[in-house]
Parts: sequence; structure tokens; C-alpha cells
Amino acid sequence: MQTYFNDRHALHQGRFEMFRGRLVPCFELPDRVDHVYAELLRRALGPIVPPDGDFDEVLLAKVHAPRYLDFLAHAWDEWVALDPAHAQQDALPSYWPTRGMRSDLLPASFPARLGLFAFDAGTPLTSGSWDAARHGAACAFSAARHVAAGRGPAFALTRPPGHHAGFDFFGGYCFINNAAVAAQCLRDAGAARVAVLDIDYHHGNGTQAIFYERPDVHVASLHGDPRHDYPYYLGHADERGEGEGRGFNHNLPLPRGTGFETWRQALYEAIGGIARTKAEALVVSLGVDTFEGDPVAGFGLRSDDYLRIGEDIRGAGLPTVFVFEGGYAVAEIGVNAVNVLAGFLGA
Ligand code: SP5
Ligand code: ZN
Repeated sequence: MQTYFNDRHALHQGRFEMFRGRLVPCFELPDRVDHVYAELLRRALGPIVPPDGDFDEVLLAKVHAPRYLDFLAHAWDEWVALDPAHAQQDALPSYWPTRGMRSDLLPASFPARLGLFAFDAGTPLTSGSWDAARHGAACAFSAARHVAAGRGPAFALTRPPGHHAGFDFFGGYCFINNAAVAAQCLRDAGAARVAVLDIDYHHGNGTQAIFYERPDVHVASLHGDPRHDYPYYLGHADERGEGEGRGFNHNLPLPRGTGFETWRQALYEAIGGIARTKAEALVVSLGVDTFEGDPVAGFGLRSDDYLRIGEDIRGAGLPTVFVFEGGYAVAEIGVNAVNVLAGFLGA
């Protein structure tokens, strides 16, 4: 397994996120991927390389709105221009256009645009967020191209994560949808249909929304029931895709407290659905916040279960790109993530 490592991930380092009216220290921290990196080395899972140098940001515009990408590219400078003291402080939105308000017009005010392009106040934008996120997208792209070239499975080890980021919004610690970039790259390389399997604890609302009306990318997600869990407003079982995309979205919401046996049955269902769509390549949104010790989530998976998950995913028999997403139990995050990859390899 070749790993494409985002060696600029630490440029994104949020300080605080809004939680129930208070700013609390961020959960999504640089040491998350450092632990995965160390475990990959320890178990000698394969080469760890930086992304290919020829990544073209034009590719981002295949899954994100140009005006959103333009906003991200200049957001930090605009934030500091608002007040020089902002250089020491992350940007978080306070205003959002809701139903009945205008989101077609781009506000001149930076705080107004910050909210227009966000869906929560838990995703701090920092001086290095854009550089870290686009370098991460380059990792996802490189991993997908590696797989498309028949060079075997690949892993994009990056943060910030991506699956909550939509066509024109950030949130859930995500700015650029790395899994969507990988899926689009596999399509462009010739796979007639690509499947995304999202096993992060949280519903991958950004990935679902990006591909919701497309039959060429099937999205399946196992997650905490959005009636009780973030991102709340998407991820229900009756969301099956729309228009040409009808039948190519598969949500498997599960109650808080779900353990591995039940979770695994849902995984089989998702993989069965992927087989029925005749997908030719697979992108796995690999979050390990399903772990029993995770501080922000609510499933009960144990470290050894992640080996079984890797074996089950291998059973799908598809060329596979793994893209790293959530997981906040930092002490165990390396073992859990690498167990999936090792299980997949039969190592
Ligand atoms: C990629 C990913 O996993 N994003 C998850 C974003 C979840 N954001 C909301 C988390 C709420 C934090 N809860 C604090 C619980 C303190 N006990
Ligand atoms: Zn998550």
C-alpha cells in the first residue's frame, strides 16, 4: 500500500471551536495524522511519499464552486485586513443566510461571506488552512491516480478531513472534499462508475450532496443517526439520490451505542449495494471515530474490529483508494486506521 502523506497538514491548526455557546479547544489536531504516520512506519505497510508535484487546482473546480475556491484562497488575508489583531485569532462565522434569504449574491462583507460558505461554527479557518487543504487534495488526487494506473491500493493520509465539505461550503472540520476529488479523478481516468464508501462516524453530507444527482458516483455511508448526531440535517435512510442520480445514494444510519456486530451487518449491506451498481473503483472515506473511546462520537468499535473491516472491504474486490477522515481518540488512532489498511492487505 502506497501512502501519499500531506506533509503540510500542520499548517492548519485551529485553536477553538464553538460548542454549545462556548469556545472549546479543537479536537481536530495535527497529532492525529502524526500518530497514523508513526504506526504506518512501525508496521512497514509500504512507501510513504508526498503528493505528485503536478496537481492542478483546476481539478478542484470539478467538485467545488469557483467562487467558493476563490473565497478559500483569499479568506485569511481578508480576515486579517478586517483587523490586524485577527492575525492571532482563527476565523469563525457568526451569520448565515437561512431559508428565504439571498445566497446567490456574494456579500462584500467578509464576515457575511464567511457564513455564506459555512454550515457550522465548529470549523476554524486559520492562516494555513487553504495551503494544508489543497495539499491534502493533491494527496487524494495522487492516490487515485496511483490506483487508476493499476499500481495497487493507495492511502491519502491528510488533514483537515474532507467529507463534510460540499460544492460551496465548509464545516465539520472540512474545507476541500478529498474523497470527492479522488472519485472524480478515478472517473476521469476511465472508471465508468465509482463508489464512495464512507465509514466515518458522521454522515458524509458533503460527499452525498456533491454526487446526489449523478449516477456515475454511488455514495454509501454508515453513520450515527442524524436525528441525534452531527451533521443533523442530512444522512437519513430515505435519501436515495435525485434525477439521474436516483438509486445511487445509500444511507445506513445507526443508533448511538451500536457495536461491531450490528455495524458489520450494515457494512455488508453497503458493500452489497456497491456491487449491484457495478462500480469499477472504490474510494473509502476512512474515519475511525467509530472507536469506542472516541471523545466526539458514539459507536463501540474496538481496535481489532478495524482488521475485520479492512478484510470486508477487500472482499468488494475493487481497486481502492483510502482517504483519511475523522477520529479523535488520538492514542489509538494510529492502530485503528492502520488496522483497516493491514486487514485490507491481509498483512
Ligand atoms: C470529519 C469529522 O469527523 N467531523 C466531525 C465534526 C463534528 N463536529 C461536532 C463535534 C461536536 C463536539 N462535541 C464535543 C463533545 C464533548 N463531550
Ligand atoms: Zn467524523
